[in-house]
Amino acid sequence: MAAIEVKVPDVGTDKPVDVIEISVKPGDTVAIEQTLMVIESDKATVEVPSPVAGVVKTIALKVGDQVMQGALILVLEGDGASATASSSPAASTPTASAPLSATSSPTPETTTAVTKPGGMAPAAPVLLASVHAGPAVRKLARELGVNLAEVSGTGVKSRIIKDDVHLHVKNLLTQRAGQASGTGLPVLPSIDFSKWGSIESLPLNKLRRVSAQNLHRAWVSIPHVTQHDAADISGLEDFRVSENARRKEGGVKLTLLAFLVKASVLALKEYPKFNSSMAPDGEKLFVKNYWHIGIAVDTPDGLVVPVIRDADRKGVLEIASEMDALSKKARTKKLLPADMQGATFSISSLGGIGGTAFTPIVNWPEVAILGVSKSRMQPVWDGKAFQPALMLPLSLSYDHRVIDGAEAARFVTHFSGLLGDVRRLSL
Ligand code: CAO
Repeated sequence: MAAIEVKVPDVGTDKPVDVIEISVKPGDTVAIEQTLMVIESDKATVEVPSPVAGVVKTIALKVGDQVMQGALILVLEGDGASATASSSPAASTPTASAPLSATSSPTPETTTAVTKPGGMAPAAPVLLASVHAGPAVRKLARELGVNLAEVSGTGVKSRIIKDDVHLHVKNLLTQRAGQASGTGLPVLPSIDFSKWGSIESLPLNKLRRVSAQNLHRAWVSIPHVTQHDAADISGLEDFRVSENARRKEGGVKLTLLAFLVKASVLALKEYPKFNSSMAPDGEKLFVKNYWHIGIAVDTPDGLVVPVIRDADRKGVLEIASEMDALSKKARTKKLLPADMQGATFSISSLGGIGGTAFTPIVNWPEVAILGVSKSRMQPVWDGKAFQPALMLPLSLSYDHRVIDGAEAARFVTHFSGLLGDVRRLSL
């Protein structure tokens, strides 16, 4: 039985490295390539494996020491088993060259161990990617079967702390639960933004959490295409403004949105596929013989989509009045779940705010949604001259599994035509 000195290998730096874990204690029996210690340089964390099998006699280092390549780690009483052994003339104790083939994935930083005069280099050090974690965290990761290379560290200098390991496990479980429940939504890794500056962490209310999930699901599961167009609403606006003036205060205000709801119903009747839902197995289309129009309403707590039921049976005034009541209910948190269910098509209007176009997300299980931006006076060529016209930008997003691009273009063209001639809305 020979006493063998094991020394710090070359880990690709000429600066001192930190001892962050001693994995054995005197009296332990170690196998070839069993981890003896973990060292950390400014570039990487490296496990140092044993070059021979034997029993640990003494340990020369402790956690927190800063050491250079060649420093004595420990003395082993070898049982003679080593990958390749050779004597060093300068050594007072037997030495052996490291089993170079032990490195599974050599990189510039996983330089193979070298034999130093007077001692034995460990087996090739194993680079642990750029994982920075203390012994307790490594132990926890081992117990939970977590690969630390996949965990993002939120400690000082991106060091992985116990909470990171727990969060990683939680994320994996959530992801698995999502897959099991069929939502299958990818879970994005958590990031510690405070690494780059001060942050405030605000909890999200239930509405925002639920709508985030719904939007995400719709966005990743529906192949979206958006068809853009612009409708000439000069005549409609003249009519709306004069009608509002005629009716004066007290009565219901006729809104552009109410006309848009009415025009939607007429366009949906002309193109019934837009008023359908696809069966989850993709085998059937359920075309609905009712016309319930969802309206996206912006509230301080988040977005809600109350529904104007049976809009086909209502006049523009009645729709305007109901819309007013629903948006008030939405903003005072008085909407009931039933107020937000059963829509067959939705409208999202940002026209009161601004913008020229956007890409609304289809409100699944519907197959299309109309986005409306701010109308503007524009010069429109009438064949002889440019005429001023109030143009309303339309952005129709649709589920391309159900609706072809040509159908979408026809739908929007028809819709624009209806808005262009207010008389057609009453037909
Ligand atoms: N172009 C130009 N002006 C428009 C317009 C348009 N397309 N649409 C509305 N306006 C005008 C209105 O006429 C009104 O002007 P007056 O006060 O002079 O009459 C003003 O803009 C404010 O309109 P409004 O937005 O309050 O009312 P609305 O009937 O157009 O819309 C509602 C009601 C509830 C849809 C709206 O308040 C809202 O919440 N919009 C946001 C919806 C949203 O967030 N969608 C995004 C979903 S995707 O994230």
